[in-house]
Amino acid sequence: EQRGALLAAAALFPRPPDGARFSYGTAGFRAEGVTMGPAVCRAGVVAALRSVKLGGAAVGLVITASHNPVRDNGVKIVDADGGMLSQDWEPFADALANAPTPDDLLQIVLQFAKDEEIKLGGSHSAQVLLARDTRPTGEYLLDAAVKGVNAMIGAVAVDMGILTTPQLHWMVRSSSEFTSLLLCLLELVPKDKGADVMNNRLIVDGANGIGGLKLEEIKAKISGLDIHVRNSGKGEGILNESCGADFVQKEKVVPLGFGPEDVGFRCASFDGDADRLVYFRIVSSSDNRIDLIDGDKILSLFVLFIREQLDIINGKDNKGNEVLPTCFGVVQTAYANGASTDFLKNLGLEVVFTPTGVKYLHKEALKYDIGIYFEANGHGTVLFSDHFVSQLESLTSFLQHQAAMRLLATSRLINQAVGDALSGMLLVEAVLQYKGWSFQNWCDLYTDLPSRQLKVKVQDRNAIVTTDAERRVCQPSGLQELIDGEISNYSHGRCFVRPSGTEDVVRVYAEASSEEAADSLAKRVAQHVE
Ligand code: NG1
Ligand code: ZN
Repeated sequence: EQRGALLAAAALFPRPPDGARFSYGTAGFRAEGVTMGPAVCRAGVVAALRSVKLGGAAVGLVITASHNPVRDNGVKIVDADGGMLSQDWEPFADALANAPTPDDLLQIVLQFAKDEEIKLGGSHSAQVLLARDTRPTGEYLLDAAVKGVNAMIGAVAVDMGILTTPQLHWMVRSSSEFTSLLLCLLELVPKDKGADVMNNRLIVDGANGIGGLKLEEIKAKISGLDIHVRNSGKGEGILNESCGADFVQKEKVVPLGFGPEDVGFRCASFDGDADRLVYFRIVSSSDNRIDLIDGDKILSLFVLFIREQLDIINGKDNKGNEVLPTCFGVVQTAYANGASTDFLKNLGLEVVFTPTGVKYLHKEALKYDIGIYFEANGHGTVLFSDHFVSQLESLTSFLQHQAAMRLLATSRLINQAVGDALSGMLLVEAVLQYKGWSFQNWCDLYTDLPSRQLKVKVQDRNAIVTTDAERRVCQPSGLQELIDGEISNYSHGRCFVRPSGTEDVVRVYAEASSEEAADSLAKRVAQHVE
């Protein structure tokens, strides 16, 4: 089958007998655009093989002749790290481009695959990202490249459109960074922990959105994890309907798309645009309840991991080495479960509060060497200052260096621009392996206080004005006193009200030592708001 596919592709773009010899120089192959079909098709084969060789990491192929005249065109392969094709592969690229007949081409590929120990025709995956510049022959040559990539069974060609050459290099680099950084973190897992301590199966609820689709594309490349996607966005399910991070966090029940086979496994849930992440576990098949791990507990896990690395860098084992004073800050909102805040404060950490909304949290977290923020609903990330990153790079003693490498890999894996479900999930998985922790160990960090949220419709929600990071009402006068009066009747009682920024309602949040008490506190306070 593989042989047939290669012969067919080569026959589609036959090399003219009198064609000029191609040589893969620094800029790949170049010639007059209309004559480039065979060379570009064959470069597609090389790119796909390169991706197979690299375990399925994305490789790029760009169709351009750079500064040369418009009638020229060319093809260049971008290696998985975003740089130029590895020089060891240039002779193969040359030989392939110059192979006179389809049969010669096949023999060269088979021989090369054998020498390089690349297994052909089957279970492997490969991905080639394609781009072209504005030249008129670009479209024709793109088609030739796609046919070349597709001639390798299992390889996928992804057309990224008309791009600048550096854009394609950057895209290839960032697409493989994800997986290589995860690997880098996992390699830093101490040998006595991790791997076999925990089950490597992870089931992900994609909310029938883009996160599920993207994860389906890359999951095979995430080694060490057996990822299964539900609500992937490919099937019938409706976006965010009875599934996804918001549903799971608010309703605390099993999302649609999950079944008895998922009971007991570690599950993650994204929202529709994949910027929120929560985890959960289905308790039993006869029961709709879940054990929820919300943004607060994801934050707590990351905090423990980062603290551990900072302790290694600055701690007792680190005799005589340079210490690295670190300003480490945790940012939460009033919706953070009180048990999480207690847990963090008991670790001796600085916990600050901002109003609801990522823009406030992010801005506050930027003030630290390492600033971490999460909303309970799963929006959040970890920010590292440039200054701190450069200090980490300078640590040299063995133990310090290992811990610094873990923090550096973390800073590159986690999205520094905005909360990101995919990279957050990979960091969770790496930290669980690092600690040798099961889902249960993670759950047991602390027990969430029962909480209840209500929405109250009012004439003018902005009549309520809050202060102290939305935890207290200052207008209308007297309301806060009424709320305080209610809270005083409940053990572990906490309650606040605020106008929603996204809906025309006032939100009421209450926490207490039992579900019933939280329900009743929320209801009683809601009556004062109406
Ligand atoms: P509002 O409607 O202001 O409560 C909601 C979420 C926020 C944030 C924003 C933006 C709750 C209680 N509030 O804001 O956390 O995610 O939407 O999406 O979940
Ligand atoms: Zn979102």
